[in-house]
Amino acid sequence: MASFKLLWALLFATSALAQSLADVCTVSYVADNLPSAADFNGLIFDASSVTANAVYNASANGQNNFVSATGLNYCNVTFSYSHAGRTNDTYSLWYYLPEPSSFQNRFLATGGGGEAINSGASSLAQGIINGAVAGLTDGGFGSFNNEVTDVLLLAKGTINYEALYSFGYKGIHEMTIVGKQLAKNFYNASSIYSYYFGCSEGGREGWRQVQRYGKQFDGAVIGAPAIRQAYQQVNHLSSGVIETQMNYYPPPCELERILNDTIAFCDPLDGKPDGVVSRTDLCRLQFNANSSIGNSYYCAASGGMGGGMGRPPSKRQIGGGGATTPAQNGTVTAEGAAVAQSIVNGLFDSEGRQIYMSYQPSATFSDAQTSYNSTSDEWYITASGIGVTWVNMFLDEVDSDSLSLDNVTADTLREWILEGLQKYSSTMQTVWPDLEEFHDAGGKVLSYHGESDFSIPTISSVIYQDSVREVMYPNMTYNESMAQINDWYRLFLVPGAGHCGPSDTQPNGPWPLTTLETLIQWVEDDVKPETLNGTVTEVDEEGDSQQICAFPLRPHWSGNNTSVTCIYPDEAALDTWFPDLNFIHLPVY
Ligand SMILES: *[C@@H]1O[C@H](CO)[C@@H](O)[C@H](O)[C@H]1NC(C)=O
Ligand SMILES: *[C@@H]1O[C@H](CO)[C@@H](O)[C@H](O)[C@H]1NC(C)=O
Ligand SMILES: *[C@@H]1O[C@H](CO)[C@@H](O)[C@H](O)[C@H]1NC(C)=O
Ligand SMILES: *[C@@H]1O[C@H](CO)[C@@H](O)[C@H](O)[C@H]1NC(C)=O
Ligand SMILES: *[C@@H]1O[C@H](CO)[C@@H](O)[C@H](O)[C@H]1NC(C)=O
Ligand SMILES: *[C@@H]1O[C@H](CO)[C@@H](O)[C@H](O)[C@H]1NC(C)=O
Ligand SMILES: *[C@@H]1O[C@H](CO)[C@@H](O)[C@H](O)[C@H]1NC(C)=O
Ligand SMILES: *[C@@H]1O[C@H](CO)[C@@H](O)[C@H](O)[C@H]1NC(C)=O
Ligand SMILES: *[C@@H]1O[C@H](CO)[C@@H](O)[C@H](O)[C@H]1NC(C)=O
Ligand SMILES: *[C@@H]1O[C@H](CO)[C@@H](O)[C@H](O)[C@H]1NC(C)=O
Ligand SMILES: *[C@@H]1O[C@H](CO)[C@@H](O)[C@H](O)[C@H]1NC(C)=O
Ligand SMILES: *[C@@H]1O[C@H](CO)[C@@H](O)[C@H](O)[C@H]1NC(C)=O
Ligand SMILES: [Ca+2]
Repeated sequence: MASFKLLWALLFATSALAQSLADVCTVSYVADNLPSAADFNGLIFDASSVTANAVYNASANGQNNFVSATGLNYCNVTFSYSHAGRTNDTYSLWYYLPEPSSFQNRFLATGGGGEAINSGASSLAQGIINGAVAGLTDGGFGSFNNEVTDVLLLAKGTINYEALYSFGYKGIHEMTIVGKQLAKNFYNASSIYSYYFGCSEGGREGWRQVQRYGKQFDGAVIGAPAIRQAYQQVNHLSSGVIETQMNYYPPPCELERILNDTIAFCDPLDGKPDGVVSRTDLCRLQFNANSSIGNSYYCAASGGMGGGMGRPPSKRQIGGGGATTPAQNGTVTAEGAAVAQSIVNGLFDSEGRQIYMSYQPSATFSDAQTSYNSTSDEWYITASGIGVTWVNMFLDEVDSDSLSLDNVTADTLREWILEGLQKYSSTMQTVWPDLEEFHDAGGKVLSYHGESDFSIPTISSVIYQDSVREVMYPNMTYNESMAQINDWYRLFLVPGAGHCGPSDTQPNGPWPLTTLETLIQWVEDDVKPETLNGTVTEVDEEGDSQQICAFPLRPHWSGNNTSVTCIYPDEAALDTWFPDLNFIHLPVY
């Protein structure tokens, strides 16, 4: 017994696993355990930049990403590195490392959203909860809070390609390989599992890693990815262009009434009248916005923030949210219904060829939201900010927030898409469909997308999965190849959910909060998630868990059965997920 204890003590005397957080969470211990330049060609670590502090009993708000937790102990570490041969090149990394007794040989890389390459340090807590070292990067953009657009243009007409490629894929790749090595050094671990978690732009960032570096992750959680960006970002302008081309600018309340009618009509198509449209495919086949014509709407006046009755809006409100709107009282017009239906149908060029698809019916009309001009007493459309950034900065290389849609047609949008496709295929487009290296290495992808996403069309995730299926299993029938792909890459459409979160307009819908845990079980214990665990986070059914079906299976409820059945859709419903984007001769992956 005594000799066993001695052996144990000898083996672990210097091992981090036997040590306390206070022992290892010091600047010198971290500096001693940084990866060396020899580990990675061209990366030069700055040991003098290391910060490290132990954090005890911290709590973490998981928001829409994970279940909130308390009592977390971890080491909070930052340091920077540069690239050989480059001047003024500083990339900063931020990692949380679990206390040694909680480390479970895992690493978790996290991504950003919008134009950001990270989601802030609060996203790292998800790693600690799961015994993983978790990391994020500043992408070399000058600070953890900077976005790529803060540094994308060196001058008008000159793109900062280092920043572009960092955002495209290099920044997160380097944060990951450095973080995995740091974890091995810090805990003296010989092998670790490696994971990714991100939604929206963070989802795009995850896909690019999986596509480009097939052996880097054992598994990735990828939510509503902003892939196919040459299309995706321009498509944000489609709703506004439809309005300008039809010369009709619906008051927001009119579109809200059409949305309410859509939800009311389509809710029961899934067999469960709960205010959630779980079958937007059936909704697309059956709901006609013309049926709203003549229905009345009323929305009370809303003041902007601050300004009370009679006071002018403050300067800060201009161009921001919270603008003043008058009371809207009217009935849905034929023009309003036509705008809504055109938006749902997607973008077509002047020759009638489909350019891109839209959001599912039951998604809020976010890009179509008009503003009120109190001088002219008229509603007008301002082009979607993310679309404007793409066209101005990424395509035209000018730093400007404004873009008039006056003379912009669907054909103009088509030209912008083709330009972006040429320019950003290797960085932002992110649709490389051959994932053989990842698959051969045993990688797993757990992807999800709100079925009522108003920012990234749900169909986008469906057609990317289908592209991978077609490219990787060309000789199989649809069902055979779907079965193959579902063994390692599953796509869950979340009923009623919006963009990377549940939706206020369909509050009884589920939202997945245990996705990373599900992925870990799949990777480490081979537990394939037949369905995805969702939680109802709002009102009536709050706290209930509800299972989410994997595509192409679709949810159905029958009788008074409270649990879902995942059924194979009929042909017409299935076809709605595969629009014929025939405006271009190339396949649209
Ligand atoms: C690291 O672990 C190996 C066994 O995997 C062991 O031989 C070595 O002594 C350990 N090093 C330290 C510093 O604990
Ligand atoms: C840990 O934090 C909680 C609040 O989240 C507090 O109630 C508790 O007393 C703390 N425990 C210790 C040991 O500090
Ligand atoms: C983590 O370290 C950074 C950089 O030193 C610091 O700004 C931040 O406040 C620290 N966070 C915690 C929770 O200690
Ligand atoms: C490095 O950055 C500093 C400050 O931003 C700037 O003044 C200097 O010109 C830059 N040097 C090079 C070689 O780019
Ligand atoms: C839409 O439905 C919501 C929720 O029932 C309601 O609060 C809102 O007033 C409705 N809006 C319109 C324009 O009918
Ligand atoms: C809606 O009604 C208009 C006439 O107001 C008609 O031109 C149009 O085809 C109808 N749309 C659908 C989808 O039925
Ligand atoms: C809306 O307009 C109708 C018809 O003009 C009127 O009867 C109704 O009272 C108005 N509703 C509100 C809340 O102002
Ligand atoms: C509002 O209307 C006035 C009067 O027609 C016009 O001069 C002004 O440019 C409009 N403002 C916006 C933001 O469209
Ligand atoms: C749109 O085209 C008209 C006619 O060619 C032109 O007068 C106007 O300046 C254009 N508007 C913008 C914003 O380019
Ligand atoms: C598909 O079938 C063709 C023709 O039989 C064959 O050459 C090819 O290798 C097959 N591809 C795969 C991925 O099995
Ligand atoms: C499903 O999510 C709920 C939280 O809503 C959680 O309590 C439960 O453990 C999860 N079930 C599984 C199998 O992960
Ligand atoms: C569902 O439950 C209600 C109330 O308990 C009952 O009246 C109804 O017959 C049930 N419907 C079916 C299909 O079982
Ligand atoms: Ca329903």
